[in-house]
Amino acid sequence: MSSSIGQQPPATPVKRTGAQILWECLVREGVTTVFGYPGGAILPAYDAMLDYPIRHILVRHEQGATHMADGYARASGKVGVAIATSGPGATNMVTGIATAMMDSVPIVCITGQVGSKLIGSDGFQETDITGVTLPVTKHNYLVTRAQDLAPAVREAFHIAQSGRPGPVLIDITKDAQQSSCDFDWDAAAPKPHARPEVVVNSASVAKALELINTAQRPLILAGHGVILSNASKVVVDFAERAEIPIAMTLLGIGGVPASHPLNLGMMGMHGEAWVNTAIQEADLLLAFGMRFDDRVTGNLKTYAPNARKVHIEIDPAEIGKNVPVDVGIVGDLRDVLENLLPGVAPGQRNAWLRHIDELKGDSAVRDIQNLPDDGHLYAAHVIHDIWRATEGKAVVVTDVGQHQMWEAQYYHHDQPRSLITSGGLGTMGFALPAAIGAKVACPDAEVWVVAGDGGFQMTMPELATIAQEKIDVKVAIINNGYLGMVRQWQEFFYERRYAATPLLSPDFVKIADAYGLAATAVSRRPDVGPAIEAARRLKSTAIIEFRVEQEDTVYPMVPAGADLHAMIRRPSPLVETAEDA
Ligand SMILES: Cc1ncc(C[n+]2csc(CCOP(=O)(O)OP(=O)(O)O)c2C)c(N)n1
Repeated sequence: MSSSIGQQPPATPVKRTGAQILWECLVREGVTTVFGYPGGAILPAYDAMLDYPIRHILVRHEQGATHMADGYARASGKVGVAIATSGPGATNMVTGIATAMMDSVPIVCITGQVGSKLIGSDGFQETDITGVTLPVTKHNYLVTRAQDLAPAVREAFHIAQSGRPGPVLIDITKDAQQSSCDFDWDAAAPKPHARPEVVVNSASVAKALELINTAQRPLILAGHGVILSNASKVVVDFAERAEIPIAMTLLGIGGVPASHPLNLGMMGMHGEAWVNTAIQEADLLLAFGMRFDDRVTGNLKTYAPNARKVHIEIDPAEIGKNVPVDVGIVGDLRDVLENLLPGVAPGQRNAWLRHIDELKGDSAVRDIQNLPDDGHLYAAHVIHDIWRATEGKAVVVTDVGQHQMWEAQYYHHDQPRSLITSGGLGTMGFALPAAIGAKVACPDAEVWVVAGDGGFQMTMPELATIAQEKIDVKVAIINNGYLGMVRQWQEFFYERRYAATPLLSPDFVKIADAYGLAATAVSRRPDVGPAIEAARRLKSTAIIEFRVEQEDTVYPMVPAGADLHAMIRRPSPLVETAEDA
């Protein structure tokens, strides 16, 4: 074995196996950690890995590896890498790949494949994983020859990060890993694509500026693109200059500080009532790096009926896809806004801002005082107390369900990349593994998992990964004894017929104990703060099971497909109870 293995490759081509080339390229791409699970078809790569400066985190299920790579990427802005064997190893990755695809997260997934001569023969553990993942990857490769590996890896990293980010899969046959060829890093550089450069159309810019400068009731809709293009500062500059309030999508949260006076909070199905009302009353919507998801718009026929629309988005396919717009500008959000900003006239929009303030007075969502404090423990209390204790500075990774919406409502994020959540696919089981990835990417950050009793059980075995790798995350399990969000829909729309939503859980404290992890259970409000503080003091993972009110409801709610302003509000008797208390 050559002495230069694991070091920077020499300038002249050298002989390497495909497996070595894989790691040479990953190291050159700046990869230091991969999340994975071995098996026969990827064994040559695993064997070669030992000669490279790579931390391998052994997961307990390949779905976990993809969510860890995803959490790593969302927390750091770098590409996350997951690795698995062929067949079941590869298919176990599909949910995580689809999650990353829906939320535009740059991950590279590497899978072993049966030998190239066996392809198509239904060989042992053969699955056509490029076929399976075609609709849920930004791009994928089947590599059958060692000499094709370096160009594929280099291009995969380029594609994952460029434009609208997303997942790329590289499937490598066993013989491509085992055979040798010349390795030349420079020669493997991605070829410039024949895709035309995006040229911002000056007529569109002029039209957008005219709409912005003449609008009376404009609103910025800030999406994930604000974070992905590092546009937070220019969005705030833009909003302050023009005095335009900002509504956030779920994935946009953190892109504009929650504490900024122009930040109105979250829009959409469980958004603030005043935000949705403001959208319906606006005369101009400025959509910044968002995609008018149906959970954000409600009924498209009645969506923002009086508003002209300007959509700035890096993915041209998103413009006009769901909502027709007056002006569409394709480009990196930060570049486009920096371009627009000098033409934005200083705004005078007191009347509009005052009006929205009045709308706020009419809502019971955000005010913790309006939650009934009747001796019962509510999830919103828990999340509020985690926010207070961490001074809003933690990276919070949520699962999917009611707790996810309460987190978005009651944890106020001031930093980009501080809320990590599966928005587009809504993948239960995401939180625990994604938090492991986030902690590995940002070891100095305080990372909290907020998960429901249902979703937590989907990827709970990753507690073993935490124990083996000595990962320090704090875990809040919001245990309401139900698949809560589905139960809520059954309560509202299926006459409380709770089909398959009551949920038996194990004793989570004992489960944690079995993994050698610290844990406690809390069911009274006064015990919440001390439990959070005790968990924070620990230098290792701590799990708190919060036994909360079982039939609690996320308010407000726009029923799926309903008009955005037709929100189901918290029943007033509850508010009166709280006011009485
Ligand atoms: C993998 C997966 N399966 C099913 C669903 C549908 N679903 C959405 S929310 C939810 C309930 C979540 O329950 P739990 O994890 O206990 O959280 P809670 O809503 O109670 O906070 C379900 C089943 C999903 N989003 N993901």
